[in-house]
Amino acid sequence: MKLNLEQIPRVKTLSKKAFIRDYFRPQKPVVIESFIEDWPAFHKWNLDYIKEVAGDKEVPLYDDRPVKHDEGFNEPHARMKMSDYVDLLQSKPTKYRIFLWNVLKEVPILQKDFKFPDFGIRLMKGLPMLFFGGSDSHTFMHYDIDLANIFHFHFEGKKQCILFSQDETKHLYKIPHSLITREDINFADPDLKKWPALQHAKGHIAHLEHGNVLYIPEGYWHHMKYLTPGFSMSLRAIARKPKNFAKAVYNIFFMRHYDNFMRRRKGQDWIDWKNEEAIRRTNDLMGAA
Ligand SMILES: O=C(O)CCC(=O)C(=O)O
Ligand SMILES: [Fe+2]
Repeated sequence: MKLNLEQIPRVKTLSKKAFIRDYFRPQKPVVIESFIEDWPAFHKWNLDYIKEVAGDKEVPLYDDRPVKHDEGFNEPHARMKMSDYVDLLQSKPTKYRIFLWNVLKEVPILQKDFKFPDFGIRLMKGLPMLFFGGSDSHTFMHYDIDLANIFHFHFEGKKQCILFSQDETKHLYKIPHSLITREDINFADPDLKKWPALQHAKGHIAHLEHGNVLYIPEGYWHHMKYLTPGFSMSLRAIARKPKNFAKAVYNIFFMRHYDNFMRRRKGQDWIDWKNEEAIRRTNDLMGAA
């Protein structure tokens, strides 16, 4: 049995008005296939170009090892020169990813290659982050700490994105006091006998290619699997729904500090308890349904 995933609609282009009416207001995801063809990035950005302009930078890398108590929130697992990392991506499958790297700050020349598009909502104007991955790498299923609306632009290669709205959280084995689900669920091919609540979850799926942009509504869970080596840039707009905005404030000002505090105080027992609690809570909700 498979996850219940609906294909995300794809459009070639989209007017501001249609975007707001058909996707932003109803909070539905969409892929716009040809939206950035007038950006220099559309023609220039690929792994070879990044190696050329950012090759000598040292980058933080993450793999898919489970969270441990002695690692802080989002602490990298390795570091490498960007040129070595691009060589690695191009030579063999790797689990190493770059997650939230402020390359545009470190390599300002790249800032000329894109613009903040007018989708009819105000985008956060801070420098956007870039994400890289090799074939075989994936992010955990997570949502962002600020529950933002995300515009995810993809460059080079193919990527699979699976999304769930916040309403589906009850079926997803969410880890308490964190932004992820159980890390041992393989969302690309989940074992539904082991994780029966997932049968009730209704999600969305899309495959992105060079130049596509995926609109991810606010607070949506996302799981990205790099099918071939590539990279993406995310632009963001603040969460508007009061419930999501309140959760963002709670996460930023309370949740992450509390979690770090408990890791220091209780160590691995805290992580183990959270992992067990994820199953217990999801099973309870399933029983109550
Ligand atoms: O594509 C990735 O590697 C992660 C993207 C992501 O999590 C985000 O844009 O918030
Ligand atoms: Fe994210």
